Amino acid sequence: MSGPTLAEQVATLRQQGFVVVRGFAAAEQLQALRDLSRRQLERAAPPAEYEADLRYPGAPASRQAEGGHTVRRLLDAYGRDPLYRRWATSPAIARWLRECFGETPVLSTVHHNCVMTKHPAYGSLTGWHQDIRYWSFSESELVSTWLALGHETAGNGGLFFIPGSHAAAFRPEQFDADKFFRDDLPENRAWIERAVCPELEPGDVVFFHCRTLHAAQRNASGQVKLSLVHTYHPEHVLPLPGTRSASRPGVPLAQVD
Ligand SMILES: O=C(O)CCC(=O)C(=O)O
Repeated sequence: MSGPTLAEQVATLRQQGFVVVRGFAAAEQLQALRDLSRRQLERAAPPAEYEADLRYPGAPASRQAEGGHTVRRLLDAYGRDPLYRRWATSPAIARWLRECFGETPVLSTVHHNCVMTKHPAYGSLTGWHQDIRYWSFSESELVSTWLALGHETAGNGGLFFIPGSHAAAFRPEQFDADKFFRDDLPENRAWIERAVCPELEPGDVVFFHCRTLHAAQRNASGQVKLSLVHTYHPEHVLPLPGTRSASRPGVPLAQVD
């Protein structure tokens, strides 16, 4: 039996703020991306962001502390290797996002654009947040792709999403000073109770809106979790001049039929 059509997948994203597309990456490409990511992680190939830099709960206190060299993100996937470039600009992603945006999708080389890791030791948890919080664009209409390079579950730090949160008009007071959605407010708790953690198989992709609230726990398994993450915007949505979002040119994805 075939799964949902592309139009149905996009409708789900619009309605709940995220959609899981099963088996999106071909087995051969997935294997190549996984092998490459493991090699790059093994030698902490720069540029990398370390858990100690972010200091989220569970992270080492500094790069000098025990576990201080735990990588959180291998940055600039697009510039790192042609394999990552081919994935981020692949015809399948271009077709999906063109259906979603109704126009040419543009890859941001500033935001996400990384291999996201989660280590069993020293890998931190991430509180509830909307990705748009630190991004600056003419409209909040960006979509990210999260490719699972291995299995992802709540137990190894898989993402939790709150359905419908992308369409909510939250007040600034519902967020803390670092723009995390406060979990101590009863009105926020009502949202958080609706959260779901879709289990991902290797090759599944989650498409999610930049206003969708999401969070992740620590990795309680024995193995590092790896995911490849990119962000795209429609071509009429522009990074605001002078902001970090405009600090590097985006990559328009060619038309594919
Ligand atoms: O893997 C995690 O802890 C969550 C990552 C995430 O949501 C982010 O970096 O925006």
